[in-house]
Amino acid sequence: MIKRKNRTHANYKRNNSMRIKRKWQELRRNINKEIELAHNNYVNNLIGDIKQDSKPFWKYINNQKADKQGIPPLKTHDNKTADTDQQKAEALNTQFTSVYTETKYESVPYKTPPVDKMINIIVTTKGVEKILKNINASKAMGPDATLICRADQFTCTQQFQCIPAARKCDGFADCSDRTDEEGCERCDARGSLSQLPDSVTRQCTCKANVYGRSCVQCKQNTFYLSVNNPYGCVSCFCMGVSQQCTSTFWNRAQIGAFFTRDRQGFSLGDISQRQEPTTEGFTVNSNVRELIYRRFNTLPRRVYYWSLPQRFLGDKVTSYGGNLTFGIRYRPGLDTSPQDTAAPLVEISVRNDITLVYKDKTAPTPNTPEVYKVPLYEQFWTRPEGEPATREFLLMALADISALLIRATFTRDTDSASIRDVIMDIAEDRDTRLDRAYAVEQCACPTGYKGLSCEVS
Ligand SMILES: [Ca+2]
Repeated sequence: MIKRKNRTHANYKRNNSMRIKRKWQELRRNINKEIELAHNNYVNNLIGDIKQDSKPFWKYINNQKADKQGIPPLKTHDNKTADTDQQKAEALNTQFTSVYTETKYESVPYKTPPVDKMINIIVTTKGVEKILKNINASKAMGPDATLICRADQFTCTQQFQCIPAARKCDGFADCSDRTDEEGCERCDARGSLSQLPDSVTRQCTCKANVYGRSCVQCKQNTFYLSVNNPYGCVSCFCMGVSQQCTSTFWNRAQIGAFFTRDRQGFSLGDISQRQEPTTEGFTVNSNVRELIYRRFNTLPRRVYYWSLPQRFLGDKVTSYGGNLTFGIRYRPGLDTSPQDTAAPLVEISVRNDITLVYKDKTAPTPNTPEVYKVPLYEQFWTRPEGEPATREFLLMALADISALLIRATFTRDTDSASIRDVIMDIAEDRDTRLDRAYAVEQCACPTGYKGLSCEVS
């Protein structure tokens, strides 16, 4: 509308036509009317809102004030006129200073006048409620805007938010600033069976070999707190001749077999090893580093196992807590029905003394290379009759391994079976560029005993 008015006015200036002049005057009248109407509406709204919030009204009033120049020229005490800002400031300063007396600090009265003791302030719920209700929401934020949460609530620090007190330190962020989960005592994930401490005693529930309020300390004669250990820390075994041990300072190392040329000392046999092991008729696929056997039709129908060579046997206490990793593959023969599904995947034995077995829930898929990672921790092993293995049993077996067998056949008839990349974690007293073997014990052995677990005498 205003633009149209301006265009019309310009047009009138150019043409000097009375018709255009009248048109312009009419437009101008209409515009002024609209502006006045809008202004009246605005002021009416301000007055209407004044009870709820008087701020916009006073802002408007202050805007309407014509006088904004501040301090007028002043007459000083020596009858001069102060016109500039500096002169005015000096004049006011002189005036205000003159009303004070100078203090002599030497003669300040020392004795304090007797003042009545302040009486106790009584705060009642009703009184606080009354004050809270009367808080003016349109006032500027300040100390009076502090949020007061109920006694059964927690006050979030940075945001104005109350949450139920029970949600403080419950492991989940409930305040939008997460302050309800700050400074909370947590249970150590490695040593605790509970995530949060008991709400009354503040004590976490520790695993068997762990103690301390948040379960971070290994009990006496145990070492190496670990999340994977169901007992939290490992008990010192030391072949029963000592109880004192720590994590070894030795580092992880590996023994491996990769088939690029020959059978690397591997043979095939049945689990009882009564039968003479098969040491001939193997082939090697050097591309995939695989050892293959295809002549099962010349052997009695049994479950066959790969028998690992001497370097995987003997004293391997340092393999405790590590893994035995390998890849296997088989191709079934004519009869593809599964054979002896209860037979273990891996067996460790010490002559006829101790035998420990590792079972896997599912048999490997035929014709497919499958990689297994078998942890050398007692909770994954059992005795042949099914009782759980203890750490003592596993360490005694690892201290003197006479046979380490990995299952090769899974069906009644087998066309071919193969094995590849057999790796056993051990530990060595040198920089191997692998991690320290924390799970391996290093015992304080009595005279006459040697070895990390005093297994050499
Ligand atoms: Ca919480």
